[in-house]
Amino acid sequence: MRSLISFALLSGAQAHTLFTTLLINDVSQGDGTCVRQSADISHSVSPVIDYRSSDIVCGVGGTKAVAYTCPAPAGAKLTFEYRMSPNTPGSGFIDSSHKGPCAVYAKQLSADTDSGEGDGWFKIWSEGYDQDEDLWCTEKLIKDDGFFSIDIPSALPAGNYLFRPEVVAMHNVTPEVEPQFYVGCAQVFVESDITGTLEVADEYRVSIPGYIQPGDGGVTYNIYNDDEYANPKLPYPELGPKAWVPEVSTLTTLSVSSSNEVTTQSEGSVPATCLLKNANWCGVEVAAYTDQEGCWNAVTDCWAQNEVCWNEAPPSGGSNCEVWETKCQDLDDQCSAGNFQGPPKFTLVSADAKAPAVVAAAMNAAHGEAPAATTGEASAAVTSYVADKPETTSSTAAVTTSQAAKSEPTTINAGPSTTFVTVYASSASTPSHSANAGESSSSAKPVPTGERGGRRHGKHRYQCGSSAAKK
Ligand SMILES: [Cu+2]
Repeated sequence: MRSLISFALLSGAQAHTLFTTLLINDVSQGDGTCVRQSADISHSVSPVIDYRSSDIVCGVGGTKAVAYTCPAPAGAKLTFEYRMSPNTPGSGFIDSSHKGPCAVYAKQLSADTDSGEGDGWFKIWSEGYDQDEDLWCTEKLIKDDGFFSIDIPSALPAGNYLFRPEVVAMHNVTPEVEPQFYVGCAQVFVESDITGTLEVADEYRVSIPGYIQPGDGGVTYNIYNDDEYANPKLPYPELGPKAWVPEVSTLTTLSVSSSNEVTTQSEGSVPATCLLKNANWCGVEVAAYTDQEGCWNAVTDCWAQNEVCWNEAPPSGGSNCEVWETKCQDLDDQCSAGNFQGPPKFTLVSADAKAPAVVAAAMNAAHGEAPAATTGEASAAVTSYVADKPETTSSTAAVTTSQAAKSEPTTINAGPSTTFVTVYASSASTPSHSANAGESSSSAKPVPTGERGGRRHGKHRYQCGSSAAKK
């Protein structure tokens, strides 16, 4: 409960963004599950400005692993859902003023709990400014409503990885102000019949932090193409290393199983005993009981689990902590009614959002496959959430994945108490940049890309985000 109230109130007032939810082959893994989100819950959508700090690895506090790692088949499609309002599914990608490049990095880990900080990263794919279409990568992704997809290179050997989406906003860059980085990490176990350690050649291998240096063309670039600051340098230079697509045939450190035996995940997955999960918390059944004392012990256990759920709830919220409370209340009611045989059967329906009916195609989709979601209408295929009838599950079933679609304001239970906070997802339709310290006034309008000369800006034009304000 603690800071959820403040985060909820703030989240609707900003037009920044956060990677909250991982989809694998178009299936949502649940809000926040296997995702390292910002640990600064009241500024969760604020960008990382200092690319020299460890926050640039996976966001604020992101060098700490989360409990769960999600399995993905070799070559799977990964989708990173960014949200302007982290606890509101489908709340949109980022304010349209935030123009810049995007990329996906990966790193093979020696264990699922590795921090990810340091050497061994490589870039799978990136896109900057498309001169033909006059579109920045961020503008292309806005059409996909926050869903940013890539295909995992099929040559990656089995094992634990971090996949790190990176979205960079260049709109406020001046000689004194650096870009805004919106980064997070997905913990994924790639299941494959290829095994070994990925040897990344020097020309592609980077350290994070360290992959960007002050003065790099990609961080000093003037997107407005005016002459007030550094000379415009079209095309936009690559930010960070060149992208790399590994090929098994060229990597002597890899071997392919002759019997097509696939190496699967052995640790870090969501436990089978999980009745319900919220991000990287899972609720397990209370101990069976046959008397009054056992009954009330079960109630105590249930609420204790609930408290942990709220304490661990990341920026993407605690909607399933709220669902878990319905089980605790039922147990409580049964004990009060003198039913001391239990636990009783109880249906838990996950409140996690399902994936959209159509998820944006992979930005790096191979030729001959479905067209990449980079050209207009096709990429706008993301529609509203599917409002299925909720599936039901008995108390002994595995994690539920059903959802009740939410288009109305989301009500967040701020804990086991009776306080409720209503969160409005208005930032999706009415981006605002006026609520933050350090923000420019509402009279500051983005200058159209390509406009030459003449426009004069304050030195800190369009600055936004508390981190930026410190600069
Ligand atoms: Cu911003």
